[in-house]
Order: sequence, then structure tokens, then C-alpha cells
Amino acid sequence: MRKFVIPSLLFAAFGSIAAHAHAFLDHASPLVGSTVASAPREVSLTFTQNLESAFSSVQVTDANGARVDQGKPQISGNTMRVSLKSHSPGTYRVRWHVLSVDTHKTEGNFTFHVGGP
Ligand SMILES: [Cu+2]
Repeated sequence: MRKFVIPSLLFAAFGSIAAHAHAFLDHASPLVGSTVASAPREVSLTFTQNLESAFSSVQVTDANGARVDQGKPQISGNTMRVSLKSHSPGTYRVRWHVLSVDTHKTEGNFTFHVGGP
């Protein structure tokens, strides 16, 4: 019996290591938490793994909570980008939900600031 227990434990350990390879945000433009002098025309998010475009999305809201993203996000490989319709100074929040090709869902959010002192 012991012979069968050990391989299944090894498989479980390997499975949990592989599960760490989710699509996490690698970097964004504008940079996470940054202040930019002029408003970007789009937000671009690059992940650590390729995305399933049908199940990945991004929303951008202004300081009042109003949506300022425009049109469908464009997804290519590990990058998702969306156009912005507001170019006013202020703080914007980016919320993303993605499904990576390993079928794991991840989500997160960050802000960036346009203009300012
Ligand atoms: Cu994963």
C-alpha cells in the first residue's frame, strides 16, 4: 500500500507548485501607483501568463466611480489593453479580472494619478 501513497503525495505537491503559475500582473502602463503628467489614451496590463480573452476583463473608473474605459479590452497573449475616454486630471482606479490559460482566475486593482501638484 505504501508504494501507492508516495506517488500520490508527490503528485499533490507538484500540483500545488504548478498552481502558483497564475496570471499575476507583471507590469502596467501607466505604472501601478504612478503619477503621470498627461492622461494616457489607454491602460495596458502585462501578466505573467497568457490570458483567455473570453474570460478576462478590465474596468477603469475615475475618482467619482464613473467608468472611463471605452470599448472592448484588446487581449493578445499576456497583454490586455483598453482605451480611455476621460483625459481629466485626477485619480483613476484599474480593476482587472483574468482567466489564465492554466484555467486559474486572478483579480486585482491599482490606481494611477493624472496631473497633480
Ligand atoms: Cu494558475
